[in-house]
Amino acid sequence: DTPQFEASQSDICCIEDDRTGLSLETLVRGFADNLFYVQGKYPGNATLNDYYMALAYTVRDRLLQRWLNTIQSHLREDVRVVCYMSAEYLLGPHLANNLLNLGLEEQIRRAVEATGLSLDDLIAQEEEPGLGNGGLGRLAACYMDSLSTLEIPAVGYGIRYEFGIFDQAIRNGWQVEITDKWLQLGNPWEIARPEEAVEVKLGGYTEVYHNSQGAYRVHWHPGRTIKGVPYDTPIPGYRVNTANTLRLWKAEAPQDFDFQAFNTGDYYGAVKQKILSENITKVLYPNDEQIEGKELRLAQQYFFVSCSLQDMIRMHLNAGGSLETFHQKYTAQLNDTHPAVAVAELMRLLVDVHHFQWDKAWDITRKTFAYTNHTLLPEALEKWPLELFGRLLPRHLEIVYEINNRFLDRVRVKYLGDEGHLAHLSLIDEQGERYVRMAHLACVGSYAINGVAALHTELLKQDVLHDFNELYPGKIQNKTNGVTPRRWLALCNPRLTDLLRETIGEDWLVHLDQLRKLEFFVDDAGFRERWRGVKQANKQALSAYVREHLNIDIDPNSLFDVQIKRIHEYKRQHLNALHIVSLYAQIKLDPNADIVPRTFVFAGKAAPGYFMAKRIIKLITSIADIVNNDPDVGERLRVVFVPDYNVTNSQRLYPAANLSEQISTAGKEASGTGNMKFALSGALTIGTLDGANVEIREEVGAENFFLFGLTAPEVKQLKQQGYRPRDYYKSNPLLKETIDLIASGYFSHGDRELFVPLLDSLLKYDPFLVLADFQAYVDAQKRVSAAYCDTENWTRMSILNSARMGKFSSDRAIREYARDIWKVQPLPIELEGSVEFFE
Ligand code: 73E
Ligand code: PLP
Repeated sequence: DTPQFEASQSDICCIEDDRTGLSLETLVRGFADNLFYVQGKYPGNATLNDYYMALAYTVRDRLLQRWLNTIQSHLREDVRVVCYMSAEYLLGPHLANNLLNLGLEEQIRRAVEATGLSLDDLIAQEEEPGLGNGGLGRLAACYMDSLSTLEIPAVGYGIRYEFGIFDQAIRNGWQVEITDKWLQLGNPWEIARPEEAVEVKLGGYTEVYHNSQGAYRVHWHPGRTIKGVPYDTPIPGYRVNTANTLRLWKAEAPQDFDFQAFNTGDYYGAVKQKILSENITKVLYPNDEQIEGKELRLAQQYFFVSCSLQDMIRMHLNAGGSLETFHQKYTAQLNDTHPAVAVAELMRLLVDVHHFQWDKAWDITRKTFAYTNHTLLPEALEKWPLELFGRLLPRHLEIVYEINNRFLDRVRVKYLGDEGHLAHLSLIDEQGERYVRMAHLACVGSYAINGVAALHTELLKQDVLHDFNELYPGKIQNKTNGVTPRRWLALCNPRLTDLLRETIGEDWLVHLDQLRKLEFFVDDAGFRERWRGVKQANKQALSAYVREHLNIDIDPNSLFDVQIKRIHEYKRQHLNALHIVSLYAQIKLDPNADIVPRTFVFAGKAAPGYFMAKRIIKLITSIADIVNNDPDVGERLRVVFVPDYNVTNSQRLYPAANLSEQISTAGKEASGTGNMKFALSGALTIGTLDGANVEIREEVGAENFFLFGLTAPEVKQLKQQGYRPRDYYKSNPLLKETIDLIASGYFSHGDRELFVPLLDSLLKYDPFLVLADFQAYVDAQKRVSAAYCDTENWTRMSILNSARMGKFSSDRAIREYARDIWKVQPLPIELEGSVEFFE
């Protein structure tokens, strides 16, 4: 069926601009224009992607005036601007989100339908920009949404990876990684700004000289130069005119490359160099909470940080500002230590390029940066071997040394003769191979430090940053994470959104606290019925998806027990797996066992080099193969591993869950944000006292949360006294039976080797105390099953979970950052009369 572009002529009342008008006719004409003039296609030969692109341009056209006005107003009003610096942005698809935030969904749906196409098909066509690994990158995306919605002047700076996080396929039960070619069919949301490109230098050596006034200066003779080209994407706020910019940098060969090739006659050599330059932003490192000390990774970090700081300095100078006031105009939030080399880079720019005195430069630098820590895991704390750091960034290593010398001088004064304190605080780790500690650089070079949940911040103060907390009392503060209710409720759960609109209106979209009004309805049986209806419909939709894509029949009436997140030992997907095996063993022992029917849903990617995580996936898929096909099990248990967990796929999983698995070892998950998304859609949590679970439980009430497991202090204590996992195995018959069944080869076609690495690790070391928490977890799951049988009460608890999620809006989090850290004010953007061409 060829789509029809002739819309009815019924309601033309005035002549609208083709690119901004909102009447049905204008939208249809704009859509057709973009198909023809931008995609270069007729309806007859257009692909679904051509239509998607044409529609995306039609929406972008209607967003541009807001975007450009935002930029112009920020310049004109000379406001203070937040620069969010993050190596990752896990944005998710733009189209549906932009329609929601701009309030265009209805009109656009009608326009698309008038052509005979389906809006949902076009929305599904978009490849999501997966420029992040997980929670940290997704948090940056939620914060960009809130910054715009709150009309706070902001720029997001990051890296335009050509290949984002890999696509995951499951073959023969194992994860297979497929490169993510998200740019292959074009990206209609970005605009390249080659005229604002900057140069970044790497390698080489430094040389001391004295300038004409005899002042000591350092000249950096770089080994190579790379060009950074900015690609800008508008981030529109919800129903406001603000659209802030996400500016992502792409690495290219510098302009003079062609000349060099011409002069030396080494054309092929020059092209090779060009390719090497572009390598820097080729691919996202796919490790979540596990650092890979690769030179290219440091090059990526330095590259985007240098581009961004040069960009900020240029804008400030262009606007007539002096660098003396740089920190008044800009504040830069470091999203973990990935951009922490910015501290040394701003010092270099101020001292070497703009000839500031060290002390003055240091004062500006320290007043510019604020640092968010996201993890307590030792393997995720970034440190760079001195040799590598110095080879890539010789001048920055000198600057780090100088910062450290001056810093340690101050520390010495405070802790007279206490070498232990000095070694703990130093920016250089001197035990064994020497390293630059990026967290220390970030702490010393910033005016504020924050953790991402109350417990995490406390543990930071006690543990990882204990000495800094003593040295700088009050500098470490808490900013509990939040998620945007636009994407994570309105967009991903339209059925619940409709019910909420009817019941409590739509204020909650910008004031999530308003969900509290739902509490008035918990005792209304009719409302509870409708609440269940929504959940049931979401579960049916997921069941249909699983049927179609994985060929597994799941029962929408069973309890949907969902654990979706990166696969990591500390997140303990294997604890969940052990519970499933224990239920299965029970059925095999007593085929009539009275078990509340459950569907266990898993999803998540493993870092490609993370051996254990990949085995955990294989364990889950192997259990699924046996359990799903055993006639003894009947309808009681199903296990589903949904491949390729990303933002798009997560949006159909959160809304369908009854039970949210947040079972990390206490003290290991800094916050979690998936936990918030589940509860927002009415799932109950089974969880440990870890990260934001603690605060979620506080908000929803202990009676509406399934708590289990050791607490963080208990974990610490047990480890200190010498944890012996095998004792738990020996003394707990259910645990023994469960582990023995896996070890016997039952789930691996008789192969007793397959899971040895996993089981050995559990029995010998069990670094994340899976066996210690097993029984408590099984018991909590029994409470879950019992509670689920009391349908009315379960519904009450479900409603109360959503109703009490107000605190976990990213709007609340961003308001706190703005008030306590950044000291920035909103600036409402006017739309009228500000675009004037060719006066
Ligand atoms: O608990 C989550 C937290 O919710 C934490 O593990 C995650 O950040 C989320 C947002 O605050 C996180 N990711 C990383 N560190 N913490 C990380 C580390 C290295 C590379 C990529 C991601
Ligand atoms: N990955 C994606 C795609 C997400 O949507 C989320 C949710 O916040 C995460 C990772 C983080 O999940 P969790 O907080 O459960 O680790």
